Amino acid sequence: MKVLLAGFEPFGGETMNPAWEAIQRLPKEILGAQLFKIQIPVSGQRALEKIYQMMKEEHPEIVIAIGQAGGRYGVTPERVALNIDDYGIPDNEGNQPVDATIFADGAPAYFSNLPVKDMVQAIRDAGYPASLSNSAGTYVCNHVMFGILYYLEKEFPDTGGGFIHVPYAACQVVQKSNTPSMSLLDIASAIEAAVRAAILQKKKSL
Ligand code: PCA
Repeated sequence: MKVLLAGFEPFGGETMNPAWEAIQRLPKEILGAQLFKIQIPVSGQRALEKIYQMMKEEHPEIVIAIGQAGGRYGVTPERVALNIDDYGIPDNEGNQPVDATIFADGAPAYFSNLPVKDMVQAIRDAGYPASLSNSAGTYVCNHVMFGILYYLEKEFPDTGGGFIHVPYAACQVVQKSNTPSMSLLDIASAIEAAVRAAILQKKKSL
């Protein structure tokens, strides 16, 4: 089995993105499934192109993109992606779409087809804070999650896909007051637990 993990580069004035940093700290394999790790730009279109390319080349059974959601208290698998771009700040290429449809022939929204509640439970069982999120926002992360689920519906119906948001890493909040964070190693372990839950469910369905 192949699992594609895509983590974002830094954005919004940060010098690192805990999503990509954590992905790099994961092993090469989980439960015998091979992990493919790619860094993606904070540009909806370019990030999706990179993921779509990997999906066509490697045909992973599971695709999970991971991004930073500064201000969140735990690791949050996302339930749903909306067919809308409404960026509060420009992306890393300077684009800032407002009220823009992502794919005209896409659904208004797609639900993740990963076992999001099992993933939350698996993260908690591993000893880390987690909760199910019902909004991936309307910025680049939502765009990428929506795009993954759009491609799954159109071309890869047997593939599992979804998104996980992670909090700031501890080192990012040293100069920020009263801001929640987790250590990078803990974020990595939490992601590993979530990926494990997704693999277990996929194995049952094969
Ligand atoms: N988080 C942003 C985009 C990149 C990232 O890591 C978001 O939540 O949309």
